Amino acid sequence: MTARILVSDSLDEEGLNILKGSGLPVDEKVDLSEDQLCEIIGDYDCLIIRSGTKVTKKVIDAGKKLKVIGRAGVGVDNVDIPYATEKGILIMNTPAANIISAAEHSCAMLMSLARNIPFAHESMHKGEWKRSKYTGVELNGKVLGIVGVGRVGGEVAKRMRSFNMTLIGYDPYLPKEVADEVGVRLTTFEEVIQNADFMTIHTPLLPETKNMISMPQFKMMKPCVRIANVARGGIVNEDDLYTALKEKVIAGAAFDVWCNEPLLESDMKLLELDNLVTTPHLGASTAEAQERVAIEVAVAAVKYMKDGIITNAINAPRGKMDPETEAFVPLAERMGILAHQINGSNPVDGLEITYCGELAKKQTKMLTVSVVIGLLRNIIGPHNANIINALPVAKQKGIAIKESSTERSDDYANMIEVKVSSKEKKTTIRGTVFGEQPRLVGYNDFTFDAPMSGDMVFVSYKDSPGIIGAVGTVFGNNNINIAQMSVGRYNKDALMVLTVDQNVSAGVLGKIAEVTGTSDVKYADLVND
Ligand code: 9EZ
Repeated sequence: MTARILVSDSLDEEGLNILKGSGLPVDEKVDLSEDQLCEIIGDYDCLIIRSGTKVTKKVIDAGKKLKVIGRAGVGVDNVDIPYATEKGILIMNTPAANIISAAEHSCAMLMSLARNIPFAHESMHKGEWKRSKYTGVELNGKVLGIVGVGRVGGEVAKRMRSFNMTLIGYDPYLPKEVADEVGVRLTTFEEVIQNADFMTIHTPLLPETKNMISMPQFKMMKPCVRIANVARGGIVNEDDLYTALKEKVIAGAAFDVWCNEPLLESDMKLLELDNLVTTPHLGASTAEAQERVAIEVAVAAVKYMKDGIITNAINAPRGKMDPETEAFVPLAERMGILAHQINGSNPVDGLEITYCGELAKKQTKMLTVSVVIGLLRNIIGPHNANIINALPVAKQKGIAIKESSTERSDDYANMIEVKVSSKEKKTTIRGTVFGEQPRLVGYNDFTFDAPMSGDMVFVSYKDSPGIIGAVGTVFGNNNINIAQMSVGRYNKDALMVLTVDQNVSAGVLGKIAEVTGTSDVKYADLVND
């Protein structure tokens, strides 16, 4: 079955061509209602959107095959990200494609504000010829305060420097050397607010940035300050902005982004202000940016569907893997499967994963994710756990994941140790890879060597002669073939680890418990090679 792609918002031709060129079937169906989308989404593996399509819980539930949502653009407010993540759907966007367009629009907003261009334009269209009313101010020699000196803020800085402005900026995450490169003197937020003649905002909208400019900040500013926001609605408090502009606490503002987009009836008073320049979220609306976002999202989506390679993900764990580490993925996943099954019906509440030996020096994030995928296989279903949802679902289920590493690795070059805990107890399993085969080499105090695949039975007993034979007889009597057996011994205790050719009923496990005089018989169904 080939993967199918649905494009549900209009997408630049160049992006469509890449999608179609992949050889995967592509359908374009724009302006669908939620119900119409729900009706057809079940046929598709990939959904490509811009900001128009609302990907709600209902849409996600109807998207039975959906594996990836590609947003041509940056903002993903129109996608229920937590729910899509829980369902293991990868969400991609195109964070780099809009930078220049956003920066240029910010400059344009500052300059139209400085010279009253939108107001003068409107006045002329009313048949007026008012010159003194629209006298502006120069940028030359003025202080531009940049809040958020990231990629967009940096491009704005480079451009506004050419107007002979003095650039100061606030960014808690930017190293001084990078600020030096774009000619911005980094300082405190307060100093930016107090000294700027012009301000431009380039932060994401986060709890720490929401309403970061409100009435107390407006009151600290120079009355002549003019502020542009082409970043996100909500960073500036809109009620306070209205008051500050209305009462001339500040001179002017130019906003491209809003709390409600489109504006609500209750926002319309903002449009009556004679010192607010407005655009309807046009920061990324250029021919070049739209072509770039379409190409970027199409390339990323095709790469994921054809080769499973994740780029530009907003909800996937970060971590690269070298080929040597990749060989440990099947082991890691099987250790997770086993970690769940050896706990029987006791819910697992924690995993402590230790990477031993040479693995200690590697990037092991994806191995941890693989252990958790294995753990969740028999909790949320064998095909429902993946790299997108494994860690968030584990967290939601109250399973604490701890990672550590050590150069120590017993007798093996590499080893993964998983301590699995539930209310009842803690169990440790250890595994390694020989050739390409995952091997189980330890269980609590026992050391042995067993292939880690298929149907496994663990029998813990007091070491004494005849037990192995008795267990063999039970399997034989039940017509179950033993493929492999290893024994680990520790003091007077022993652990028998068997691989058998079929699954084993509770009845047979009970019989084994009876003949060995133990209550500790476990069965685990690992994936087959
Ligand atoms: C910048 C920021 C916050 C900020 C926060 C994050 C990338 N970035 N930038 C300036 N996550 C406050 C002021």
